[in-house]
Amino acid sequence: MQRTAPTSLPRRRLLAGSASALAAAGLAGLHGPALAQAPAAPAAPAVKPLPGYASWKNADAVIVHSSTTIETKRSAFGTSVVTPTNQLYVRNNLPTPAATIVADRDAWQIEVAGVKQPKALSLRELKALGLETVTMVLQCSGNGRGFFPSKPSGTAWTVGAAGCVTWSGVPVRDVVQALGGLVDGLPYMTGTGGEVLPAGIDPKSVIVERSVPVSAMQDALLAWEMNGEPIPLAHGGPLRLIVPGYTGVNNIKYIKQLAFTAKESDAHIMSHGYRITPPGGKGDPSQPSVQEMSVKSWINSPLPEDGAAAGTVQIHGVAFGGMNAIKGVEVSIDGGKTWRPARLVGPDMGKYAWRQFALQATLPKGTHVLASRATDAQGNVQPETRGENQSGYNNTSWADHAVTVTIA
Ligand SMILES: Nc1nc2c(c(=O)[nH]1)N[C@H]1C(S)=C(S)[C@@H](COP(=O)(O)O)O[C@H]1N2
Ligand SMILES: [Mo]
Repeated sequence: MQRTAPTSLPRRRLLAGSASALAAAGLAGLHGPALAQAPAAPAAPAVKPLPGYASWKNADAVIVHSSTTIETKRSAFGTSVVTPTNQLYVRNNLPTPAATIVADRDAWQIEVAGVKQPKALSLRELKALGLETVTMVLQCSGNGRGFFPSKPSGTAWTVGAAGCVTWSGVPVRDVVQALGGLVDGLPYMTGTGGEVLPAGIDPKSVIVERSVPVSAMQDALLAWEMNGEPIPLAHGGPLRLIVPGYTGVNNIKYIKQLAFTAKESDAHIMSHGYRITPPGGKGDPSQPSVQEMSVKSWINSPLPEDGAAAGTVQIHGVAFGGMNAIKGVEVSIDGGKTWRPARLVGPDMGKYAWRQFALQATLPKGTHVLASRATDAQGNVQPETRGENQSGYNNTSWADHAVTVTIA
């Protein structure tokens, strides 16, 4: 019973999504003016509209997979480090809360538990307790899933379920200190999302509630601002838990409770979801949870569709180390046979941010496989191959992220 509810809900949504995509494609085929004029032209792929809560996104910069999954196009990642909010990816496990929750932001309340003086605090009160800013990579655990030949269920993201974002808020440790300190010996920090849960199902089967090691508190924020603006509803406003270095799902949007706990949450999304499950297996609490990110990079230009001309190009992309700073990036123009050091470009915004890298190279006519391979400050090198797992998490393979460019 607890098993069927969580799977049947997303599956229903998936079916609805593909049905509407088919309908849209059918409509384009029947009534498209281009088709009437040029009967031989193939039907354009159906482009799904942006959902209402994200209607302000730059439609040209994103791929709308569904009303709850929106990916940044690889070609849209610029070179100036921070990802503009209007092209950052979106991933919601539940319907987005009503916009009324951002109507009076300062009135938003969060319960803090597992401290000596547990208390509900308003956002207005939080703003008085401390202030810090961090720039960090926000990346979905399933970014790169689209490269798994096993075609795991879930969105087939390639590189665009990630961005580099500047967040401002109060350090969690300042909130804890203001509430008398931690209750001793609680090993987890557990955040709970503020969505209104669908009626008639076990709340634990759908609630977005995640636990991370209490050590993650040191750099965590309760944030109300991103990229210089109040956090939009789509990205978790009015208040979001930011756990730098941890995959997207651990960064709880519209957070309504922050608890220091003796055990990990028993919500399905923690106990069975987001686990590194062997291929063919089922998620369970004994398997590693998807938490800390590790070293990864990819090239954003040139891309196959760019139509690059023979001659000099600036090969560029992004690299990040998850919990560690980036030490260096190498680029290959021969599919990984030989490597050259790339330059790190632009400001270093701290160890949790990504670095832009560039390599000037001469590409003659022909087909070239361009790859990048990053090394973090601890000496960890981005691996050639992905770690196979049932749900397609944590893909850092440089080979999967390589691009094949043909110059005519
Ligand atoms: N409350 C809540 N927080 C959440 C989610 C959610 O569905 N509800 N999705 C998580 C997942 S899986 C990811 S990848 C990130 C996505 O953040 P974004 O939509 O701001 O890009 O938020 C995480 N935090
Ligand atoms: Mo995610």
